[in-house]
Amino acid sequence: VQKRLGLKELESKIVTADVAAALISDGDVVGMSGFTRAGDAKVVPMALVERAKNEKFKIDVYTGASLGPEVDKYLAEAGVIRKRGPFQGDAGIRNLINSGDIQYVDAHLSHNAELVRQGIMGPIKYLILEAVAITEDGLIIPTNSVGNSPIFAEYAENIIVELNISHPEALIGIHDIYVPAEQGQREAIPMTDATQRIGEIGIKVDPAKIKAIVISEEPDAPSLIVPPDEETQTMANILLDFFRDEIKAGRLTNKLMPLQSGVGSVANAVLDGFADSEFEDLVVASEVLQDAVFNLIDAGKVKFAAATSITLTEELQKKVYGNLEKYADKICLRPQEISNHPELIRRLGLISINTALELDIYGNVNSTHVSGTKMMNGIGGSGDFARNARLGIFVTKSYAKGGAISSIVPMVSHVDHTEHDVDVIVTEQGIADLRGLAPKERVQLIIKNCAHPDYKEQLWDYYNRAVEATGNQQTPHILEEALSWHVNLTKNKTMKKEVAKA
Ligand code: 0RQ
Repeated sequence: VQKRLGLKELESKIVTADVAAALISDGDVVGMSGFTRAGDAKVVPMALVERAKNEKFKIDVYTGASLGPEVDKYLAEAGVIRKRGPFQGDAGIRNLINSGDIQYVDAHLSHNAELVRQGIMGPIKYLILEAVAITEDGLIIPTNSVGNSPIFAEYAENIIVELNISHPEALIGIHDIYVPAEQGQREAIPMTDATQRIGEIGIKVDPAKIKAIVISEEPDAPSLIVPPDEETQTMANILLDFFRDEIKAGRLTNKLMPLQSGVGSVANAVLDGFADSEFEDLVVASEVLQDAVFNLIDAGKVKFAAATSITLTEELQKKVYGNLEKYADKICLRPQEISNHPELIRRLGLISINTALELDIYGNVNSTHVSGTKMMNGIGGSGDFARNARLGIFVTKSYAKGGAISSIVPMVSHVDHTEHDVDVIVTEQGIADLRGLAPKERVQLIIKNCAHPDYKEQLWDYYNRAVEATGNQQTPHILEEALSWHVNLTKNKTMKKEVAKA
């Protein structure tokens, strides 16, 4: 502990988790560190769970993104969370959101910092921040994620630090903390290459704000992604062939452009596909570094990887955190305001790969709401990247739930990414390159190349009748029927219906 706490005046602030948790009051807005189960505060939230056994209180919880079970399962199920934002990914809190017990603000991850600056969430009373060290000059060094912690630290009235001594000291130096000034007084972000470092190695705070330090040894909850399967492997191969065609067309070289890939099993599998390819000197400029990125660094394919979080399965946690020195000069963790910043995504020319739940025949994408009403996880950074990327790619299997659901529907039941933000769609069936195409041209590629064979006829039937019914309008739809596939799913547990043969 002595070694990790450089600012000796703070030694008197070391308390138990219970004492720290008692500082938080009913109605407080609380910022917490953490992004996709990495670098989240753990022991103080669990002390809040204990406190809730004898006392009724509620708080609003804002983070970088999803957290491990301590907050998004146990704290949620203890009834402590009134409002939650900007992302979650745990069945525990998801159920309480979908039963109306917790208000959930699902927001673009790059937008949070501006909302904090404008005071939209209300005054942030406490930030609970997991750190690997506090340096002599008062820099708080975050652990496996940065997320929104720098902006929370700037605006929070008080800070509780969870000094986690189980994280390796080699994390010190990996972070690159740059926080833009207020809008109107802001310079251009000084980054023209994704491998540049532009900030400090930690978060500068006024030590007077630090009200408690709790020593922790709790590891991050491992990521739950499943290994690539045959279909995700096929999607990866389709995408690699697409990149080869882009090289032939002179739009890319075999270094590609900085790559962003979303979270989840599909996105991880797609990146994994680069391992046996001819692409080299790749740069990753993403929001989460999953297992695949470290395998690609080992394979000599990725030369540098920046993000706001490192989220690994148990096996990769051992491999990476046990040998962090090996990766230290090849990785960098930035605030999510920077990793997801539209200015940088556009300037650096990112290739962005995110996951859809469903998409429609015109290319609108739903990433968040099952059948339009039930929250899955949230939009996360997918909107930040898709709209501003050089290439906005969406991947999904063409079906879900054993084929009862077609991922390609007449009209999406919720829109996260409009047709204007979606360049390329990939399913295990094939690819639709939508760039430069009008809506009716898109339909031809999406149904022909990407839809599951079981649903093609049904999709053509809808589309052809829509063209006829509207007199061939710009974007043909039969409004009474556009969402009938979802209605059918609710009533009959399947989107399949008998298509009258012409
Ligand atoms: O559920 O496991 O219960 O069967 O959704 O689907 O195919 O395993 O894919 O793990 O990659 O997750 C969109 C949810 C995909 C995720 C989503 C069901 C399916 C399964 C998971 P089961 P898969 P993945 C990064 C940027 C948010 C947007 C984003 C996600 C479960 O990638 O949340 O990319 N993305 N953000 O059966 C009903 C459909 C379905 C469906 C799939 N049409 N209807 N259920 N499923 N399609 C995140 C951050 O920024 C932090």
